[in-house]
Amino acid sequence: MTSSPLSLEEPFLLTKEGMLKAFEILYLSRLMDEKMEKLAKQNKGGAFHLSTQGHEMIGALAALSLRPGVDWGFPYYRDRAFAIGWGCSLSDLIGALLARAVPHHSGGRMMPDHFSHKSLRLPCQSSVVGSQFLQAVGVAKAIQLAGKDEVVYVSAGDGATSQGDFHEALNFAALHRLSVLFVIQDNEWAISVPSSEQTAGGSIAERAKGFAGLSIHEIDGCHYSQAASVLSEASLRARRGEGPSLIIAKVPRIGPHSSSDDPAKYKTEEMIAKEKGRDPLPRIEAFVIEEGVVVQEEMEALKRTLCERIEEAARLADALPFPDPSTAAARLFCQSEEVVESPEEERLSFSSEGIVMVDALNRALHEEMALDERVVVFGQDVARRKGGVFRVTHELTERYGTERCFNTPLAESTIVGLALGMSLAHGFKPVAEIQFADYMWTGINQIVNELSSIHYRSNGEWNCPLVIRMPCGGYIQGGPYHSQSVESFLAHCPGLKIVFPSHAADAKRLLKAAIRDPNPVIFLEHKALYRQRFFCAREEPPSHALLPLGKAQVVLPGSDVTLIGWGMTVVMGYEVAQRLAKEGISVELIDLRTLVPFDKESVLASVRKTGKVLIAHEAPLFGGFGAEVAAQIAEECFSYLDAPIKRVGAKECAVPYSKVLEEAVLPQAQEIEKALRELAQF
Ligand SMILES: Cc1ncc(C[n+]2csc(CCOP(=O)(O)OP(=O)(O)O)c2C)c(N)n1
Repeated sequence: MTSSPLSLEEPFLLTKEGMLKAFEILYLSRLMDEKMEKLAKQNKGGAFHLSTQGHEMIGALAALSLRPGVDWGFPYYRDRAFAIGWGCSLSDLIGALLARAVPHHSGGRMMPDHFSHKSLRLPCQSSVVGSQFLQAVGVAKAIQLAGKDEVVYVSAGDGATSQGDFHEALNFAALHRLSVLFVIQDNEWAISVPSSEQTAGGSIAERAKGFAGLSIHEIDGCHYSQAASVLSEASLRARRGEGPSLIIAKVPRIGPHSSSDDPAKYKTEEMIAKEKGRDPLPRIEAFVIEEGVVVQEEMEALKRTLCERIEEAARLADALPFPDPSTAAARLFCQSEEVVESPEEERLSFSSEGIVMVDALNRALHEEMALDERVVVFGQDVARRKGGVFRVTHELTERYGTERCFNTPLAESTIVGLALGMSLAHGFKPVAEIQFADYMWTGINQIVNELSSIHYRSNGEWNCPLVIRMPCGGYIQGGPYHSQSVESFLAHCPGLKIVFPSHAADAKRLLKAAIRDPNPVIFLEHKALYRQRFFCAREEPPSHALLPLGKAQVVLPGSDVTLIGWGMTVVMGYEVAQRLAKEGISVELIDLRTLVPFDKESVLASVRKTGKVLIAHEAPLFGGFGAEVAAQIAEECFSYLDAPIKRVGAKECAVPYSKVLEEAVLPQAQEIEKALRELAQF
């Protein structure tokens, strides 16, 4: 019987075939390193090189203990041996160093060794150390829900284990018994910082012992038999659904951190010599000969062949074209299917007896979950009878089960990283709740550095169909940490769609459209409007009704002044505009509804008509989204303006708790009215 990496009976790595394959990968990786070092010095497109030397054995053996294209890999930048062992083309890997238009690994958008390959199931890696852990856990959660026996591999250096995400990931993987192999390649340095300044107590394994259900192994990452048996065992344990493993593999880092680093500044000569003495390459070479896999002459012949393969790969890589600069900003968003709003829904009528926003959102979730079993909801307190602190997820667990609406630990990075990872595998569409927008900050790296750019960074290879819902806004005496308006921070981050409905009918239709969108959508829900009846309560739109993202609405047509708002300022503006109409001042009220994509055309059309504009938003004015709207109007409609563009917003401070202070800080209807009157007089 021939063994393969798929064999459950005899681990491939312990066969002669497996040993030879491992040697080949190690040797190829080492040769590639040496070649890359030279190419980087020649600067034929890219001069940044990260050496893998010393780390090769653990990466190669990990690749061979799993099933490329079936299992999933999140290898970090010093894990090129894994990428080679997983089947990435050698010329693609060298082409990435030369910043060429490689079909994978981002096509020149990311620095080298940031692996991405969709058919090999290697999601695009970022440069943020440690942020891959929770994404790997998310993929594993999707695998578990889809009932597959796939395994997720994630690697990182020892420095990365100081990140909170590492501990959050171990916690979630252990809680949910997920099929993840965490492999830490511990070279005892993070650039120039030694373990003694990194890890209290010195042992990553000791720190991880509190996570019940996590199988922990400390090994010599350059010892073939030890590494092979632990990896094979952990891989089988994961395939059997028995839970996650953490493998801490001690390895030397031979050479600098990167081509920009000089280890002589922080390592003594003795240290450097000692690390060289632990080199896994001579060890595996001696091992395969001792095991009788090949004799010396066969080894020499094999080395020559491998050397030719690297030279050929380098030639092919150098022949690759550079990326086309005209595509530099392309593939920011994944193409969405067209959403059409039916004309009869254009003006869903006010109805004080109608549905309020919180119930409309809940109905949208029920309808989408009933329609598509891949829609899953999670967050803090969202499950079971609690149904969310605002009740938006009411009765979802009861109706669709604990697998499709579940509570997460109190950790926002977990929530977003999990959503990101889940959205990559088996067609899942996570709808995650951040309990208050004010707490998105503890998950912000996963939103800004990871989620927003994964489609762009991977040159369109990967996309994240998910929604992150966040109750936001003030006027409820929530104080500085339950009142924030966060939209302008997020709008400054290319790759996120941002929705901000102002009433129940839009909220329902927009949330349904957001769930069906193939891109990450941040869905902002104003807490003070959840149960508001005047303006916000509406006739409930039918279940087929969707509203396209990026379409503003003229709430009230007018001819004297344009008032642009979103969320609460639309509600205030409506009341003010009606009052002014009685005095003969005609206000055209525009509700942006979606900030990204920004419906510039509707805004400009209105300003061309009225020649005067007020932008009102709840966030502080300085650096707010209103400044962006004003700039675009000034650039494109200057000649139509009869008055300066005006803005109303919060004062330049946090939102205080006391009602009298809160009222003084947040914009009020009277301020909007005053500004409109002033504009009308021009
Ligand atoms: C969050 C974050 N902080 C800082 C950096 C800059 N940086 C890149 S690699 C690195 C050291 C990582 O050390 P370790 O995790 O031990 O892996 P090694 O490079 O030793 O393999 C640092 C500080 C980064 N990429 N991400």
